[in-house]
Amino acid sequence: MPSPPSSLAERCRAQLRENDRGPFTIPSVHLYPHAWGWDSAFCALGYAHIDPRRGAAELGYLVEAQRPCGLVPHIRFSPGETDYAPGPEVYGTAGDPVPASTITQPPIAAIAARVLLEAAPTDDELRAQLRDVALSLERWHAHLARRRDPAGTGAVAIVHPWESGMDNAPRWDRALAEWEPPPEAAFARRDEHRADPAERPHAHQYLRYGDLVRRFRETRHDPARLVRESPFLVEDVSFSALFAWAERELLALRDALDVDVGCPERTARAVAGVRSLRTSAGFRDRDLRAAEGNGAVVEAPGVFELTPLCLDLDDDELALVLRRLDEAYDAPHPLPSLPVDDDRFEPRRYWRGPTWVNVNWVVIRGLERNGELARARRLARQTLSLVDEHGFSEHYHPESGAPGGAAAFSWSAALALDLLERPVA
Ligand code: 9WN
Repeated sequence: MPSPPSSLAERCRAQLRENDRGPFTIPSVHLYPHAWGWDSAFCALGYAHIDPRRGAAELGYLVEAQRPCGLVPHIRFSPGETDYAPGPEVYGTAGDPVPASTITQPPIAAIAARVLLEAAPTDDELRAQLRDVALSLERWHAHLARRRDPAGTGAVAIVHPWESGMDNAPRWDRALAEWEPPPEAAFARRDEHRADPAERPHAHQYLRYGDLVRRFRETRHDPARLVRESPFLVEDVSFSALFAWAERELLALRDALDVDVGCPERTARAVAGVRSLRTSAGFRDRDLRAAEGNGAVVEAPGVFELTPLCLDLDDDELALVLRRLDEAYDAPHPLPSLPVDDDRFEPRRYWRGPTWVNVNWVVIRGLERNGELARARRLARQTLSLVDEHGFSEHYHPESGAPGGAAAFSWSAALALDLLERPVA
């Protein structure tokens, strides 16, 4: 007798198990063989509904790679794994005890830690694991607040598009065009052998990604020099919004775990930083290296502009974001990463059009927080049917729903599981 079809929740759990490499979870066997910063934190949210201690271990593995300055890297490299570029030799960390990249990614870990704790609040072993993690997160958050706010606005400035997690989004086009890298900055790509080049960033973008990494290696990863010398320095709306949310969760962990982390003034500053990025068109990034002067608003829209929903918005702010959500991000399979009527919209090319489960998850939780329950439920339903019908893909065509990028992708499974197990109220 054929076995009955398994439920979506069972398939989510099975996908995470399949990508589980013991101490960490690979984003996908097809393109990404290492541990990535925000991917691991999203996976931990999924493990909250399977085995919270396993989720805490995922976060522990990530913060073990913390650099002396406090930065938690965006990649912790797996020893002996060479099928991804750039590897640790390009970052100049191959000889380090824990080879890792030297740039970061949105700090989701504190958000995940809070959900893990809520899953098993009286588990002493879990609490001990999370206490250790929280202490590392405190150093990371302090680093971001101190080192990544060169304009003193409270918003977080990123030094590389990879730090946003939304690598080739149009929001970075102008800043990347501001300087000409030498041709030797190129490194041999490995992604195009394993994925359709029509879904990946262009060569001119990769040349700049490589040039930034090369320059950072030359600064010997001094955090002050990184910010002083990087030709790319942009206050990032989504990174700043997620940081402000993570700050709030770190404060909650302080009370719940009785551990010395978090700082209310720092959290308030992070929130003010996001608010400082509001324009009449919506929330927009600010380019601190723009030729026309320090602090030029980056006019390019993108789904990132909805992420301030994870703050407690006032009525005007909420109305602005909801207007943008309804007007600019409607599609048969929302949320497109770029408004479909934007000239640069490409429904299959990575962060220039496709729908991403992690962004949907942030927006759903933000709508929920701001009391927009009907919208939150609708988007959660649409997101769950997308993964149910088309599998755990890296991203999806916003018009047809067709899967794109790497298949068997961890965070699509982990976050779908979280939406099933913690449904919108
Ligand atoms: C560079 C792993 C990562 C995600 C990012 C996504 C992509 C890497 C790449 O894959 O970036 O960090 O090689 O393209 O843009 O969000 O964390 O899934």
